[in-house]
Amino acid sequence: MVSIQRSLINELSGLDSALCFQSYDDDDSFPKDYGYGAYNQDGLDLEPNATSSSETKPRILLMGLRRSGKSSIQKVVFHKMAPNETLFLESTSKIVKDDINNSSFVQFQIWDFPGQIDFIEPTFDSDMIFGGCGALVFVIDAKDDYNEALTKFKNTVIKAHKVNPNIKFEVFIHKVDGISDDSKMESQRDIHQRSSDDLGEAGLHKINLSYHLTSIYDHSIFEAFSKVVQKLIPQLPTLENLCNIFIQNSGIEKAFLFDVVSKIYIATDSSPVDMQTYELCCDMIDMVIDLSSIYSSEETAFDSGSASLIKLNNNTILYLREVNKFLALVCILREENFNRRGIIDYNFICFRDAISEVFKLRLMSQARLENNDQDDDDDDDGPPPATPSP
Ligand SMILES: Nc1nc2c(ncn2[C@@H]2O[C@H](COP(=O)(O)OP(=O)(O)OP(=O)(O)O)[C@@H](O)[C@H]2O)c(=O)[nH]1
Ligand SMILES: [Mg+2]
Repeated sequence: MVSIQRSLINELSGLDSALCFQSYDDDDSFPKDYGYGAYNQDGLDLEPNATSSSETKPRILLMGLRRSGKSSIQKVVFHKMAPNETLFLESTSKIVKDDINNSSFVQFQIWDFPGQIDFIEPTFDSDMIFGGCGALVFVIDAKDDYNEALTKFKNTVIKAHKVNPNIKFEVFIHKVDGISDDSKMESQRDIHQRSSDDLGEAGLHKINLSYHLTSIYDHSIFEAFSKVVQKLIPQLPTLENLCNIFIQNSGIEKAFLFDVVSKIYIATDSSPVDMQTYELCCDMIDMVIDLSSIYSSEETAFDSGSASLIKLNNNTILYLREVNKFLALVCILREENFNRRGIIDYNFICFRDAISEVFKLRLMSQARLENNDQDDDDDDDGPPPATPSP
């Protein structure tokens, strides 16, 4: 037992030797309104909003033809809109910018574009739009004829890549609900083949391009968005490593580090993600949030000492622990391994402390960057150098 604890401590201590093991009684709890907005990261002393302006946040662009489902995706994933309410969404007429600010790790802007936008025209400021872009999500309606979408996709990639070769391109083959698995695979294969041929012809062989099958009517859209967001988190390898160390030392099969508000997972261990497991974990978060809302008037209803445990009928356990206000760890494990709950809980505290160390480092480096920027600006504003008189 001791050796398991020790190995976790040793591995984590590579991060920062100053990890201290605390009791659970600090006052973190899920946000009462479960929405986005300004917040103060309790216990971390640094407020991310104070150090990062919206201009420095990575940007995710949502592009694609009209009615392909861009606004629906943004509303369902980040604003808790029920999927069938998207039927009443109006067509987007100008670029809609949305700040996603719910934790230090999950900070970006989403720009929802009107489908009819024509970026070939000179008024479209492609340097500004693609310049600060981290990922471009191109949505293709799989239920529709997608020839036109593929042409637009090709032109978009060529233009965007020219301005900013670091953009990650993500193709969402969307609205795949009600389509058989075979046809889904066929659409994906076809779209993949044709788009890579098109881009190959344009001389773009080595671009950063991924494909996802998505629908707002199931969890696939959350899963796909999780992958998009993860690529924009520079600390991802560290977070994944922490998840790996945690599960290996605790007899756990799989663990997801969730952003509670959006239910996207910002990291998981390196074992493959099974959609059903992910769905179960999402449902557990919903249940915990619903239950804590019922008791939210009581101070002690849900705090950082709280955990939630569900026994499934196949000898498996779902175990949720809050990491901080915005993050929760949801694990799945065999019932017999839960006999060692003491170890699991102990390792969890190490995990949580390590996460807060990563947060601190990130905030510090953000602050440093901002300061440098400010210094540069000050230099620019300074008096011009004196010119020697002849
Ligand atoms: N079946 C199905 N319908 C969807 C899905 N996602 C979006 N839709 C529907 O697609 C229609 C268009 O959705 P929007 O989100 O307005 O499309 P958009 O891409 O923002 O369109 P523009 O703003 O005109 O560019 C709506 O009726 C949605 O309900 C999906 O996953 N499955
Ligand atoms: Mg729209």
